[in-house]
Amino acid sequence: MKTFCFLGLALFFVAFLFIPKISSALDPFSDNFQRADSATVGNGWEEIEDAGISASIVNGEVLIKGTETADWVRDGIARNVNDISSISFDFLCNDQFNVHIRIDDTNAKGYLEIYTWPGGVFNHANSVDGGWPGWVEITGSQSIADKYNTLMIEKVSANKYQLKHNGSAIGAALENAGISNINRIQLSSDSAVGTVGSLHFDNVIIDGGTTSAVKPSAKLSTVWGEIKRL
Ligand SMILES: [Ca+2]
Ligand SMILES: [Ca+2]
Repeated sequence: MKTFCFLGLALFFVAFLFIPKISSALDPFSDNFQRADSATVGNGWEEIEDAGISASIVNGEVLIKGTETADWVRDGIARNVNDISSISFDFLCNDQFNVHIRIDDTNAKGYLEIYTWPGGVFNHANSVDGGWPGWVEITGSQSIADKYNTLMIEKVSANKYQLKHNGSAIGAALENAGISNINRIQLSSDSAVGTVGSLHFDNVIIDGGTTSAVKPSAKLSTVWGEIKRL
C-alpha cells in the first residue's frame, strides 16, 4: 500500500512538474531581442542563412543583412509554434531587402505568406496544399519605408486569417482550408542574386505574449536605421 501511495505521489509530482512546461514552452511567446549583439539570434529561433546573408542580433533587434547569392530564396528566422491564433511583429524595411512573414500548418500543408518591399503594397500568397499560388496584391494597402511598421496576422475563425497593418485591418479576412493549426512561423527576406541590403525585425508577439516592446512610433526611424548600418 505504501508503495502504491509513493508511486501515486511521485506520478503526481512528475505530472505537476512537466505538464505546465510542455504546454507553455511554445506560446504565448514574445521576443523583444533586447540582448547583447550576437551572430546568433538565440531564444529558440532557427536561422535561415544562405551564403552571403546573415541573421544576427544588432542593437536589440534582428538584422538580416548581406549580399544575395541566389535568386529568391528566403533568408531570416523561423520557429515552431503550437496552434497559435495571432502573431505580430515590427519591421523596418528601407534598404533594398523586402520583408516576408509566412505561417504554416505543416500537417494540413497550407500556408499563408505576406510580403512587401520598402514602401510597397502588401501581397499575399495563400496556399491550401503547399503549392505555389502566386502573389495577390492587397488593394489599398501600403507599407511605410523608413519607419517601423507593425504587421499582425490574426485567426478570426477556424480557417480565416485577418491581416492588420499598424493596427488597422488590410483586405478581407483570408480563408485557407489548409491552415487550421498554425505550427510554424517564418520571418524572412528574398531578392534577386547580387542584391545588397538589410532588414530589421523586432518585437515578435505570439498569442499576446508579454514583452517590453518599444512602440514603433516611439522609435527613431531613418536616423536609427542609418546608425545601425555603421
Ligand atoms: Ca528590441
Ligand atoms: Ca546568425
